[in-house]
Amino acid sequence: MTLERAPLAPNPVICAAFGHCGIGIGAEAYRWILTDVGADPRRPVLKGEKEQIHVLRRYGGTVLRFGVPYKKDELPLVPRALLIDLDPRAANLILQSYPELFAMKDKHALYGMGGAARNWAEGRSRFRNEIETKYDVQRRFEELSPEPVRGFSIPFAMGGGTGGAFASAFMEHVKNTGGGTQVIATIGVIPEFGWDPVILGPASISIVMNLDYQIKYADMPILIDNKALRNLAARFGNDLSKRSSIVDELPEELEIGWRDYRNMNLIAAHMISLFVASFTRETEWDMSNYRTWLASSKPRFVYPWLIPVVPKESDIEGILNSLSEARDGVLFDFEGEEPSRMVGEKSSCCVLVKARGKFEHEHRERLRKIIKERFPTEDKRIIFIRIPCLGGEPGGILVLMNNKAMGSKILSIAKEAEDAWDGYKAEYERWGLKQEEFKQSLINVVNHFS
Ligand SMILES: Nc1nc2c(ncn2[C@@H]2O[C@H](COP(=O)(O)OP(=O)(O)OP(=O)(O)O)[C@@H](O)[C@H]2O)c(=O)[nH]1
Ligand SMILES: [Mg+2]
Repeated sequence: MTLERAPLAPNPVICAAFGHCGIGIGAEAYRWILTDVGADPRRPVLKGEKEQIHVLRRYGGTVLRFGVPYKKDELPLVPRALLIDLDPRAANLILQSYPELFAMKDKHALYGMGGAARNWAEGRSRFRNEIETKYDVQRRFEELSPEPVRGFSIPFAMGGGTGGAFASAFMEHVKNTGGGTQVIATIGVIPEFGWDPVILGPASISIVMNLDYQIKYADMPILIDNKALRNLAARFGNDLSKRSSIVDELPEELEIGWRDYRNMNLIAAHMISLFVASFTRETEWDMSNYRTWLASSKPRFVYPWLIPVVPKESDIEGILNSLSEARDGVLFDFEGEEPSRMVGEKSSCCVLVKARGKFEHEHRERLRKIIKERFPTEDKRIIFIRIPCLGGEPGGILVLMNNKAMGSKILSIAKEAEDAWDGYKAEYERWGLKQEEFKQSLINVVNHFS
């Protein structure tokens, strides 16, 4: 085989999706990635060598692997995805509705004993007892990725019982077994209190514990919140209803929780597709660059700004115009804190630009100016990453930033957790989360965001 025709070496990244929220968003993100490039998400296949090279340029085999050929020249694409929960229903629904996408069947799923954990401590304990010791987790990775795994992207709800506790224990597992070379990106979804079905006290305790685990183990922790997603989903409801979603393909007769989150999860999926494209398509930018980028940042948590929220155009002029038409959106709600007031704070900014054609000096300067107006950042702390935009797919810009303004929302949640602790202490301690450990995590989180 000549060098020119050799497929790119894969640099596999596994999506480990946890709990109802994580599985819904993870599956929607795969669907988005495939529809972007014109593949059929119900049965994505490569036909013939020309198409193989074409598609390989887009994915590099990073987030998809090849399945067992259907026919001589029909090669299925299979997500490198692991769906993990105590309750098997969410993952089962996805596997049953997409049998040819999740072609490795139950190898894509890990379940506990059913029934959701009531608290974070129970979730962590049950991950250790029902997942880590019962399954050979390492074997699962090898099945999804016979090549050495580069990293993980991990979507989950920060305020639920199972998803966050499982994701936390999983990150610890990876860092203790992976030799320290694997990169972890988390996509943590903060609930909207007063709207989402979560109880303030325990959910706040979960969030504090999850944040502390992300401080310790995540190289690229992304935070989004349901308040911002819900507002954007309402604002862009028309455009989003024209996109297709996993929700549209699930059996209509079933009561499905994801229906309420259809448009919110599409927005999260769009964000993840741009994030993933930065290391699947760009040869200069590797997933591990995110670790280096954030290594000394505080907070090391980033929030995304999506331009536009629903993609239409692929040329940079059109994409930049979506800003003047207010078709962009920040996926994080600062609860009244004004990021633009944080002048002088050392925030950093990573701008992923997926657009067709040239990205001229003038475009860069225009974008830089707009970013700085809204989120004061020093020029030297802004980096631009170009992502190729291929075929007829739409482009977009994803700005990833950390800014001290995130602290105000987080600190008020930490306060709720602190106040709630005494009332729940006995229940948490019974499952192995001692008061000292909780208090230490609380201190770590408060210090990190103060
Ligand atoms: N954006 C979004 N939020 C969700 C989704 N599903 C649940 N949530 C929110 O996530 C939080 C609860 O997390 P779940 O993922 O349902 O919980 P879990 O991780 O399965 O844990 P259990 O509570 O033990 O079942 C609540 O704030 C929900 O409103 C989803 O598909 N999308
Ligand atoms: Mg659940």
